[in-house]
Amino acid sequence: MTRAVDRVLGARLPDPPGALRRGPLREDAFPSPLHTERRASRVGVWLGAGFVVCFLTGLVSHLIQDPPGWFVWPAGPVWLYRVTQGTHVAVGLALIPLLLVKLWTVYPKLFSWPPAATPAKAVGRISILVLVGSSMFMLITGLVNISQWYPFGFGFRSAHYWTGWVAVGAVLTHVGSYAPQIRRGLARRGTPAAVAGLAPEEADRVHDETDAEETGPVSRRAFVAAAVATTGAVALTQWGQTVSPLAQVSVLSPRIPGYGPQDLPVNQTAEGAGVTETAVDPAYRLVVEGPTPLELTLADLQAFPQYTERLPIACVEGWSSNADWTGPRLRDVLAAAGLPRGAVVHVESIQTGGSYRVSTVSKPHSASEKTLLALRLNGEELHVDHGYPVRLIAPNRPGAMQTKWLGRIAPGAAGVGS
Ligand SMILES: Nc1nc2c(c(=O)[nH]1)N[C@H]1C(S)=C(S)[C@@H](COP(=O)(O)O)O[C@H]1N2
Ligand SMILES: [Mo]
Repeated sequence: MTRAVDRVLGARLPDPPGALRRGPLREDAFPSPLHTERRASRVGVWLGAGFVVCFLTGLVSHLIQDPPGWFVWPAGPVWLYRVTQGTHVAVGLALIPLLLVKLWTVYPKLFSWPPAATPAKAVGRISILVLVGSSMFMLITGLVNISQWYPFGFGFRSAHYWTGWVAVGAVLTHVGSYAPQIRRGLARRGTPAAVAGLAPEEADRVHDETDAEETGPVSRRAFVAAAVATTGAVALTQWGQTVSPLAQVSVLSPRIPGYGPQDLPVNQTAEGAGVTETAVDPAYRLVVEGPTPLELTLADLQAFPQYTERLPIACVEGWSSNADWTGPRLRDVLAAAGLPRGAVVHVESIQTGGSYRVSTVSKPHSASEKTLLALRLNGEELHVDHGYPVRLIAPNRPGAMQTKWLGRIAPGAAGVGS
């Protein structure tokens, strides 16, 4: 069976007519000596490492927002999500120039002649379409999302998540099917490993290739320096969204820490959420369902013991900023409604629509002494854009789950409402 498959895949395809060899299909159409296995493999290692980092941090973010039963995300350290998600976005952005560099090093292969010598090679080339397509999709949807532009008809998160699996599968397939080239590309030049297993003329080519790299119109050094500089600059300017000293150079960040009402950026304004009137209505009450149902006025909430915690808002879009939050502990309010410590609750906004109008708080966050129903921010009454009269703020939690303009808290099942 396998032998039959091998025979079919390995069969030589007929050569296409030579008359088609025009433009980029000509021999020597790509004179730069930088289109080599070495360049492609070395850029590929960085690209692969970046993809792994993005995949793992993305997986974590997805699990937190849609937790299966076995998954528990800790309430501390309070900055952990800030770091994982900031890394996800910064590395993802840095992969954009890196992917372009990689595509540049290998694109002459698109025009290699004949297009495929065997069916196996044809399959390999088609699988590259999946790889390039899914990587581009990941990077572009991510970039567009952090730029707060939501032009797609599909849900960003599920599309980005599922394509992530496709991309990782494609990367693994690619690494597997190009293992010999990668091994050669990464071996030190001229060493036996670099030419091991090669036919003599191939070995000569590898030697030539590595020697040629020193010359050419753009030197290898200039090429690597340019790639490192662009990639680094993109990461650095993105990190300004989180690391305030870098904010000065943060030309690519849509958010600047410390910029916004009460020195904190806003992701959705009261006006955007359609709550400008309901949020300041004197008839406002926070309803808490439970064995002892409560209807709390702002004054009632202020009558609970007040605590101040320094906690970040860490948006999934990569920006984050620390702030001092003051208000009653969620667990005290739940206890007043007769709910047990660590109960699972849905926290609902008075906002009538929108993806973030409700979130689920479960253990350990619902039991944490740091989880507050915040009434004050950086020493002042909460600004209406930050969730006046009351918002949720919990440690080590995605910004999207720090619900603003709370209207109702009700016990519920875990895993709903992200
Ligand atoms: N009701 C409601 N709460 C919300 C949102 C929203 O759109 N509606 N946006 C969330 C998102 S995505 C983030 S990052 C944080 C940002 O909080 P801030 O605007 O006070 O900085 O609020 C969260 N809470
Ligand atoms: Mo967010």
